[in-house]
Amino acid sequence: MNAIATTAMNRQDFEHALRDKGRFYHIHHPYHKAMYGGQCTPEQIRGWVANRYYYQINIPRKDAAIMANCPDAGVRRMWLQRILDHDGHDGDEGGIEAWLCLAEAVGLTRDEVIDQRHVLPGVRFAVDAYLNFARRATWQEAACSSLTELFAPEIHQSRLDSWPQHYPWIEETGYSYFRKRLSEARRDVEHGLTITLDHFTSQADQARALDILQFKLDILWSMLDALTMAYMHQTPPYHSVTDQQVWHRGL
Ligand code: AHQ
Repeated sequence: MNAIATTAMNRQDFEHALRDKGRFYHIHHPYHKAMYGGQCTPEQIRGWVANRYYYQINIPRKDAAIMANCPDAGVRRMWLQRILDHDGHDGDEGGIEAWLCLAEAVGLTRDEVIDQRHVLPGVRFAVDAYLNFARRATWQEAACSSLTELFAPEIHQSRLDSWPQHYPWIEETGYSYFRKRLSEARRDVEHGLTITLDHFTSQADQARALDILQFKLDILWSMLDALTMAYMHQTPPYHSVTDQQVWHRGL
């Protein structure tokens, strides 16, 4: 039986509690472990890249929603960098373009990724839940939900360390996105963690912050569950009634 906390954690213990959620990060999901271990087919890698595109294009919209809810110009000025990192700015094509380079490097066409034909309902619902949470939550709560990036540098590095040897058919040009995020994620998390540690100070607030982080961990895990059904078990939605991709493409 978990002891029910009655008093707030100090700043150090609260940060430790947030970092301890790393146990549930999707680096531990069997789909990710199969990719890391070299057990994935090209189709399973391509399915992951095409589906994660939907997550990538929604990150700047999520960040814009946070900015729209935030009255503090200093916070907005720092948060703006996240949008530029993905949408690009003078001299940097941006992360979404880098993701399309990854798509081409794994043998997808830009068009079939951009038109979202491969995006599974479960992936779409999970990503939409993240965007809609950022729209309706306070900006501090939405900032807290980005803290899964506490664990992101490790996952990007793991791909850079393992994919080239396991998947020599993937063109090296595709790896720029993962490299780019190593430094961007570390910078983003500094800011997101400060906002979270500063804002969530009571016991109830800290419990809510941990639940918000678990919500985002659930989003990342659920995306890989949908991919597992479709690309590992060959049981995509409606597989029992048709071999066609009949699911909706976003309303
Ligand atoms: O490429 C990723 C990215 O740009 C972001 C932004 C951040 C957020 O605001 O929620 N989270 C995130 C993540 C990215 N990549 C994921 C991956 O596994 O490649 C990890 C993901 C995250 O940890 O939240």
